[in-house]
Formats: sequence, C-alpha cells, structure tokens
Amino acid sequence: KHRFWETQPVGQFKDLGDSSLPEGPIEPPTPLSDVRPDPYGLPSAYEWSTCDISDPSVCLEVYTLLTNNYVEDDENMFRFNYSKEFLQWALRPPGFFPSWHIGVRVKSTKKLVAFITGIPARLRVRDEVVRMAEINFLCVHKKLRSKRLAPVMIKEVTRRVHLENIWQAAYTAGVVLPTPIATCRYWHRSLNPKKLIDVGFSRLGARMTMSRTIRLYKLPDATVTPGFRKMELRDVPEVTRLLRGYLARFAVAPDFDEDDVEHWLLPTENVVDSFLVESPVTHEITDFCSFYTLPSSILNNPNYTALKAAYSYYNVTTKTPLLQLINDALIVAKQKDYDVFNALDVMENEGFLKELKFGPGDGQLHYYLYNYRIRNALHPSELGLVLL
Ligand code: NHW
Ligand code: EN5
Repeated sequence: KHRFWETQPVGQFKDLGDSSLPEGPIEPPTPLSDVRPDPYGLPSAYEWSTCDISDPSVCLEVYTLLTNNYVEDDENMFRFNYSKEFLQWALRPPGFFPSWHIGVRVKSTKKLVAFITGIPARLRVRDEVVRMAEINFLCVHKKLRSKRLAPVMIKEVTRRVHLENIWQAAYTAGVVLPTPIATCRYWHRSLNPKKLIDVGFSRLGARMTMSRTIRLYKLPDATVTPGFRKMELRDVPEVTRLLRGYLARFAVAPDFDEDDVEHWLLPTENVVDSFLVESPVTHEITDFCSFYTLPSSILNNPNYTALKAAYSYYNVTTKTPLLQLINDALIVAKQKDYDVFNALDVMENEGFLKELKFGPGDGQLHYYLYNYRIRNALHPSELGLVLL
C-alpha cells in the first residue's frame, strides 16, 4: 500500500500495538563516509537546484510555485498562501543549512517545478533532546503529480540532512502516512463571520441569521489584561525562561534557547505576532501568547481573493486566566483585520477552544517523526510543538 514509506525507518502500521519494540531511533547512524556523496537521480528532464531564499528573485519563484501548487482543503476552495517574508523567516532560523532548501527545475527552461525544505531543530522526545530536521514545504507542480517525484525529493533531503550528521526528523501532514505520533484537529474562531460565510469557509448555523451570527462573534474593541503588550527584544531572556519551563510538561516539544526565541517569537510584521503580560507591580513577565500569519487564496470566488488567517503558536500562562489571555489575542487579531483565528488542539488549547467559540474544522493534522519510534500514539495535548 505504501511502496515508498514501507522502505523507510518510520513506525509501520503492522507494528502498531507491538510493545516489544523499544522507543527511540529505529536505525543507528552510519559513518558519514557511508552517506551517498552525490544527489539521487531525477528523470532526465529535471535537475536539482539549491534555492537561496535570501535572493529576492529565487524567493519569488518559490513563492509562486507554492501559491499555485501547495496545500488545499479537501474541497479545493482554499490554498495556503505563505508570503515571501514568511518563507524567509520559516527557512532561515539560527544555524539553518542553505543546502536543505531544495528545488527541482526543468533543465531546458529552468522553471522551478518542485520544492522541499529542512531546517535544524532540537526536539525533546520525553527525556531525550534530539537534533532533528523539520521538513516542510514539500510541493510538486500540479502537472507533475503522481510520477513518484516526492519519494526522490524525500530521499534527497534525507541525504543532505545525514551529511550534517543528523538522523531524525519531524514533519506534519494532512494525509495519513505510516504512522502518526499524534493526530490533531484544526479549530476555527470566526472574526469576520460575514466574509467567512460569503466565501464558503463557514456556514450560517441552523436557526441563525447573519445579524445574530455577527453578534455572536463580536469582540471588545480593546484588550482587557493590565500589562498586556507586544513582546520586545529586551524580553527574550525572560520569555525563554517562561516558555522553556512550560514546554517541559509535554512529551514532544522544541528545546528553545534564547536565539531560537528571538528568531521564532520576536514580532515580525505580518509574519509572527507575540504579546506578553508584564505585571504592572513587579514588572515580571507572567504570561505570553503568539500567532503567525498564513493567508489562504480563495479559489473561484467573484468577490474575494484572500482569507487572512492567524494561527495560534505558543502560549504560556502563569497568572492570567488562559481564556482571558487568548481572548485578548483574538481582540488584537480582530484589530489587525484577520478574518479567522485558527488553532490546533495541542498543548492546553482544549481549555479555551469551546469557551471562546472556536468550532472544529474539517481538516486534521498528523504529526510524524522519521527514524524515531514512539510506543503509543500521543494525545494532542501531549504535544508541545507547532510547525508552520
Ligand atoms: S505536508 C504538505 C505536503 N504538500 C502538499 O500537500 C502540497 C500539494 N501536494 C503536492 O505537492 C507538509 C504533492 O501531492 C506531494 C506528493 C508533493 C505532496 N508527506 O510523487 P508522488 C510537508 O511538507 C507520499 C510525505 O507520486 P505526488 C511535510 C505518498 O504517500 N509523503 O506523489 C513533508 C506516496 O508514498 P507511498 C507524502 O502527489 C514531509 C508518494 O509520496 C506526502 O505527485 C515529507 C507518492 O509520491 C506528504 N505530505 O507528490 C517527509 N504526500 O509510500 C519527510 C504524499 O504511500 C521525511 N506522500 O507510495 C523526513 C525526511 C528527512 C529525514 C532526515 C533524517
Ligand atoms: C504543514 N505545515 O484542510 C501543513 N484546512 O480545518 C500541511 N477548513 O480550513 C497540512 N472544505 O473547517 C495541512 N471551516 C492540512 C490542512 C489543509 C487545509 C485544511 C481546514 C482545517 C480548513 C475550513 C474550511 C473548509 C472549507 C471546505 C473549515 C469551518 C469553520 C467553522 C467556523 C465557525 C465554527 C465552526 C467551524
């Protein structure tokens, strides 16, 4: 059934309840001298191309490929539209490897037709911190689908990760592959219900009118938590301590240091927004919340072309009630003109989703590890990891 994935060091469906298998790496590392020194073969019309995303013309090519060919919902009404600024941020974290930004071009025209990326990360799985690659943005042009190009791309990124002496990876996908470490649900909180209904993102509920729906989702004009403000560079050490302490609770979570927090959480306009609560009395940072910006193109709608979506990222509370903190995040997202605020049921998010009027989406997100076995699937609330 999975001709490619059956050959890979990942949890296999046939091993699902086998408690004799140990947790941890499935295969040991090989000597670096045993890693294939040259790229995997592509069909003869195509060539590998390392993509320097800091070059604006290359970034535009990647952006264009993804804008036209990346992930859609199950009814092909919306397609993720990561911005160029977002791609630069997502692909250039501390210690990133340029060689892990891999394109495939048509030899004759140099047109970019496929893409896959890795970035380095330290992920803790239970008690062990493991150096990993996070794989994302796998995309094959619509006209080149089902030609088994994806397995070659996955093998090539694996080879380039191995060359850096890294032997594990993490990735998420909307499709079921062998085998998820956890299966999460997307939840959606309407901020602009009229537009969401007009574009088919949501429906008018039974026995609901448009004006009742608009009233239902109305939010205050201003945030309510005293000391709630945007995160700044000077906050990085304290936010790092707060976040590290919090992420220690989860079975799988990133091991963020100050450089990571500066990169991933310091606000970048239209990419990532972070807010914290500074005690008006002690000036301690007691709470933190963040979201990233990922619009979707609206396919085939006469009135609208883009859906502006915020995605819940990392949140930590020690003093402010979680519902109040996230409600303040909803208020700032509404002020900034987002149409919808999305969240997964990871971490403690179940504790605010229903109360803050999020509704379950029709999409799932499966989390995977490569070359690392976990004995039983985790509950979403055991995940302390959000991939972009
Ligand atoms: S998930 C988003 C993936 N991208 C999209 O959905 C965009 C739209 N779709 C496409 O571009 C986030 C194509 O449909 C793609 C497949 C390219 C998805 N992950 O070439 P073939 C990520 O980027 C398997 C993994 O004929 P295609 C995470 C499929 O099961 N495998 O298909 C990426 C089959 O294998 P099987 C996927 O439709 C993680 C084979 O590909 C997959 O033309 C990557 C068919 O290939 C997916 N999302 O192209 C893994 N979708 O065994 C990283 C399909 O079942 C692993 N497949 O026969 C770790 C590597 C690093 C290790 C380091 C130590
Ligand atoms: C790797 N980083 O299916 C990511 N999105 O629910 C790759 N549905 O937006 C993997 N179908 O439910 C991504 N509206 C996998 C997800 C792919 C995209 C996807 C889903 C997630 C989505 C929307 C629109 C559905 C359109 C028809 C949805 C309902 C919202 C409603 C609001 C009011 C309260 C009830 C829910």
